[in-house]
Amino acid sequence: MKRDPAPGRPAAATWTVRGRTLSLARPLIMGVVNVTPDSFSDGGRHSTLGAALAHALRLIEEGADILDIGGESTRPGAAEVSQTEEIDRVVPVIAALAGGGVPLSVDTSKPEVMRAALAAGAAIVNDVYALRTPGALEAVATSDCGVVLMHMQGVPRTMQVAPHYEDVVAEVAAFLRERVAVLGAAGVTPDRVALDPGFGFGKTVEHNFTLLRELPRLGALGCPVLAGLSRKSMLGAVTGRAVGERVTASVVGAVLAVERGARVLRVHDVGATRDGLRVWEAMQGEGETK
Ligand code: 7PM
Repeated sequence: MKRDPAPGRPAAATWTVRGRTLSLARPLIMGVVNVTPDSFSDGGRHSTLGAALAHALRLIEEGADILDIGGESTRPGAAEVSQTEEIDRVVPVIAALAGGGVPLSVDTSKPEVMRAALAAGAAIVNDVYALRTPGALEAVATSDCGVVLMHMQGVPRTMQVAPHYEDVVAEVAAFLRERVAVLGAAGVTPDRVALDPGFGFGKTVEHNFTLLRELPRLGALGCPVLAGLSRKSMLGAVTGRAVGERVTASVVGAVLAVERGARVLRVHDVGATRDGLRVWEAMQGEGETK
């Protein structure tokens, strides 16, 4: 017997990225690959590339469905990275992994980085500025890539100083709805778009948990919802744990997001998240997640 999806849960959907239709019948895991010189090595090009590739391959082994490759930290107060430097970091990683069967996402806000990453084989642009940087919308519109539109209040350097909303869910939803309309007018159709509330980006702990609870209201906008809670300070706030000790909290957060309709999870701990999703999928039984 065919059952209706549970109330508040969207029916199985798809996400079209570069002509490829990703099924969201099961939630997808987007594994985070940071391509930044680490403080322990000499920070040379070669060691940075090698470390990023080794990490990417490990995430694929652990069950990543998508890899999100980023060359700039959006950490509050983090040093800005030039366009050239960001391209030099992410493009070799994308070029090496493209054609390997796992769709690649580039985590950037810079139009020239988007173009270079797409030319190297990236399938998705993940932009915490939701393509508001001049030229970003055009860079995406001249491709058939998928897009992640994330909400952020303010800018990374100061966004956590005093986040304020009258109604956080309504304001985040209105922003994302407006961005979907702007993209549509530029020729980027909604089947290419995933929406992200932007946990931790200009939000208090309470704002973040309200957004998690009310996530179905973002799903109602008609695009798949992507959630990025992995290791974030909202989890530290409720567990008292440091960033390196938030795996359990992250997996629980991911499963809660899926239960509230998220269909793509941006995570650092892919293997642990896979286990959590197996439990959630088993609960669904036969049918929409098989
Ligand atoms: C410091 C602060 C380091 C924040 C890293 C971060 C998201 C994202 C990031 C997200 C989407 C992190 C973040 N977070 N892209 N990029 N959604 N779409 O914790 O939540 O990884 S960077």
